[in-house]
Amino acid sequence: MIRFLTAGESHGKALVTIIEGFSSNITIGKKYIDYQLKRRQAGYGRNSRMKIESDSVQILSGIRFGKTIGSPISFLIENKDWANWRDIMDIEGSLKSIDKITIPRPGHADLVGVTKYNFNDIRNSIERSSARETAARVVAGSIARKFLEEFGISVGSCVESIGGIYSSTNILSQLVQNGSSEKKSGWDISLKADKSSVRVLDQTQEKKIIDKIKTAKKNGDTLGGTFIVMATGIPAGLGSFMHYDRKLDADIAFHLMSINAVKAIEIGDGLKNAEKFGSKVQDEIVLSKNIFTRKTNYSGGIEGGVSNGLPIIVRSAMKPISTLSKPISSIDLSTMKKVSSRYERSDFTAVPSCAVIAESMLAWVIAKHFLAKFGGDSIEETKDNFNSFKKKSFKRIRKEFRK
Ligand code: EPS
Repeated sequence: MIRFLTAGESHGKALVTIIEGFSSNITIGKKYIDYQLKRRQAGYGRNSRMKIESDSVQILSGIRFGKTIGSPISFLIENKDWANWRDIMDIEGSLKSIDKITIPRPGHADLVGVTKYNFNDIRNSIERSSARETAARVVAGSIARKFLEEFGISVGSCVESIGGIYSSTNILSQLVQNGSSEKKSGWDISLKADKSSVRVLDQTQEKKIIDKIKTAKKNGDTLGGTFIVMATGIPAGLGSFMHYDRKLDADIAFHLMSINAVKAIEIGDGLKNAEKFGSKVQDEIVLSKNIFTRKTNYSGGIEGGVSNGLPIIVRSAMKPISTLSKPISSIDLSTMKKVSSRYERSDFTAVPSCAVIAESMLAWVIAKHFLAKFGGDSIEETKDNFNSFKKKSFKRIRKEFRK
């Protein structure tokens, strides 16, 4: 079973990732990870912090001569901004020498953090709850993604809407949703989306979104949005219906919901399906070249908590970032009086970045279920197991059911 841990505060010295459980002999290098980190930093609507940071990973262990060796893999990303925060984030200094933060931002983790951990400075809540931590997740996701590539599995994303501005065309129909064949790989979609400063596939929509972000900036406000994450080349059989915590859709929802400010997850056409007759939302089964597939993909590639071999399609919603420069009301914890909320440098929107982070989390959760099914301590062993399943699973069904 693979697992990862992250450590690090937003303005601390560095972020750290430790990964454990991957097969040996996966080819991976710094360049591949740095490229994914750069994708996470892009997007119109981020603040000046992104000009300070140019995330680049240091690989500390677990990789030798460009390949994993099965031992825990550890990574470090320096926070360049730490140089400007040394006094505030000092490991040994004292709170007396700095101005502590006493006004919680509504919607952020500020007040719940103070309540839960008995902090005397809201800064302690701000630092670890910051989405800066997601850079460390992209590192973990890069290893998962590289592993999945060995099996032809590709993960991608695009932004669907920001501030309620959608494309007038059905972007999903351009992608992989309708019909049993994959029109494009997940990564093809990402490459197309990466060309847009807000990661959308429609240029008219892009212009409208940028105008809306400019309005938000001018008004000291922020915007959220929706995005689609997908995985293609998925074999049938990942996940399980045997127990609630082995279901692939449940695990995907958990991993994506854990991303900062993500508030909703939908698998396939989950919400639309709920409004229709059952006969209109089931994906009819067809047999094509000794492979079971479906006429449509309303279920988003998962039936009964198990992948059915069609693209996995997940839609997520990110709420507008809680840090607003336009004041709203809060309570000053030092006086317990009503005050205007405090501003701390933040993004106006981070939906494009959020979609890239979601790719990492989706890659991670698929790699986890893939290794649970196919096992193997080396990539070669995993490949043998995978190829044998691919070759034999249809034949086995035919044999078992033959009259
Ligand atoms: C964030 C606030 C901003 C963002 C940060 C997430 O940081 P700062 O307070 O330093 O301006 O820039 O995102 C990142 C640093 C990053 O790398 O994505 C927050 O409050 O979540």
